[in-house]
Amino acid sequence: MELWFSEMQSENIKMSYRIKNVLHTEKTKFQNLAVYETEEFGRMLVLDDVVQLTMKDEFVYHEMIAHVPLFTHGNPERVLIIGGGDGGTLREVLKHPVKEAHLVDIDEKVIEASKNFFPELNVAFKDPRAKVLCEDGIAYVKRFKNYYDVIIVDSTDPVGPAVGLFRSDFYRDIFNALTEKGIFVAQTESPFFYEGLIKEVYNCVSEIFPYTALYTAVVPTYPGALWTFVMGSKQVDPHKVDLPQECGFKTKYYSPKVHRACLQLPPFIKEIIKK
Ligand code: AG3
Repeated sequence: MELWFSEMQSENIKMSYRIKNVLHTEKTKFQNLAVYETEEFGRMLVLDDVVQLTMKDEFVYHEMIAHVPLFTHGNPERVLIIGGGDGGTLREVLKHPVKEAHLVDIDEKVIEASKNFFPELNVAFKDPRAKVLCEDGIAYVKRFKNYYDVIIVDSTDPVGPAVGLFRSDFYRDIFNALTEKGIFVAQTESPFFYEGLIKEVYNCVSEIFPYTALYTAVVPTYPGALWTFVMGSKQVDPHKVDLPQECGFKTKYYSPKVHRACLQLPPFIKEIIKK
């Protein structure tokens, strides 16, 4: 029997993957979690029928959500990741000489699935600089003032448990939790399917932070493949940073040149974020 998994990428588009094996399914307190072995992309983590990562292309998203804000900051010591229980973003953050990297994911089952099925991502949790908490990131961030140098919001789509992670109150709390040179980044979906969301997040962030920048990366297993990230910065202009010649560790997508290039936006995306 042929086994396929399909994600509804929009109301009218389904992306289907041929599956070798269903490795795990469970209903957590927050969402349905599944791990599939796909033919084309290797292991895949799925939450509420939405692809979160695959072994073949996870490096793009995780490198870009981590290295762009960290190199924009220049010398971050304390980093917070909200969401990202799979550990992929944490692994990339720990390539930098940071002192503390904290991860707060609401769903401990995602962390557990990472331990059982994604050892390549899970390595990060063993680093002594990493601290993992299973709680609501929205409540967590409210308790900090002037503490984190970089805050990364590695969330699911803006439905279900993640809706609050796309709201302006949350961005204000993030602003307060950041140090004076602090930088924040959030994944903001595809410009082909989530134009409204990108516009809203960009405007919200630019009302709170002195500098806002949008950048892109190509993630083949996310809807539209072309993905966006919105960065808010308190002091450093993300378009005018001095980047090192080399990043100093191994990457597969990120490089200082790609960093500069990803901030150059095609006209149709500029149009989306135009005031
Ligand atoms: N978080 C962003 C996933 C968004 C994917 N959206 C979709 N497939 N419709 C990824 C978590 C990986 N750390």
